[in-house]
Amino acid sequence: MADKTCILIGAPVDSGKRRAGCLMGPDAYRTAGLGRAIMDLGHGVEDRGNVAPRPYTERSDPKLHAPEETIAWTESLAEAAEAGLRDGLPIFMGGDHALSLGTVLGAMRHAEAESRPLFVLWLDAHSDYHTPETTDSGNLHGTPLGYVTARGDFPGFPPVATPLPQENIAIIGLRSVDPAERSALQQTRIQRVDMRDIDENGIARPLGAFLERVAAAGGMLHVSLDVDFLDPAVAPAVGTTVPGGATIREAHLVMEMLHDSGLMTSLDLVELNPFLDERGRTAQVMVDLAASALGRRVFDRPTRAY
Ligand code: HAR
Ligand code: MN
Ligand code: MN
Ligand code: MN
Repeated sequence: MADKTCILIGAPVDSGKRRAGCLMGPDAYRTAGLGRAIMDLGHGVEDRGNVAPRPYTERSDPKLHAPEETIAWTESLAEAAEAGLRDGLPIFMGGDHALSLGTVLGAMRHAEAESRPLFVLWLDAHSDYHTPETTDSGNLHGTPLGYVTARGDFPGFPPVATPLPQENIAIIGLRSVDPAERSALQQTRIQRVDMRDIDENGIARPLGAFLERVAAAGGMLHVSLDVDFLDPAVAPAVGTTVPGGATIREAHLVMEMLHDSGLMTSLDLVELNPFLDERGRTAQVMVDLAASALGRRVFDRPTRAY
């Protein structure tokens, strides 16, 4: 994957839940040196600045938080993702996980245009498999996998022309799944890897099995890295911390395996809330993980006290 141009795209989406702060994410990644870290690995870097939602008027919805704003973001980000994938390897600097309604949709459109299957790796404590009907919180950051698989109705959102096949999805890091998500997931072929599986069998085996399937299918691979995949002890800057998450070592191994596979074609960095960070340490961890996914070796990693 040498000398691929990485396209940094700021996605300051904050509409996917009620607690504000993810809108500061893109600038935290810039401050933590994401572009420089990638350049130091020999890749081209182009920072396209921040995407804006297309104009919208919010309405009050009995259930959903900020639906119109999220719809507006979905449309803009799908376009930005399609354009970014045409020109290089887009890295979406979030923003909360609602941004993935748009980035995955754009990746699906791009893959369809290329006549290649799209695969999605979801690194997250949560399954984000709700629909507007099943969500209890009304927070749309909990719905992107429900949307792209066309599991339910998403009124007002761009239609999902060809749903993402369930067997093209792997979710790794699970430890907070709502009952409605669990019963729906149990009837799918989505590959699910929870923290117990990781504790018992390690993280490399299930990831390797998934990557083999992507390679065998000649697929494109969108990776969505939620800060809460990590244990809150090492990544505190997220509104939805869940104890018992991935360690720094597990997370870096995932990223290094992604690099070695050469399969990753786009990447989301989501849910960083710099307002909750401690001297930028979570932003720094996320930058280091992105660098590992782009070829930094463990012995080249700068010494840092996380
Ligand atoms: N399942 C819960 C809900 O729907 C929590 C979702 C939290 N999602 C994220 N991204 N933080 O994974 O409200
Ligand atoms: Mn998430
Ligand atoms: Mn999460
Ligand atoms: Mn819920």
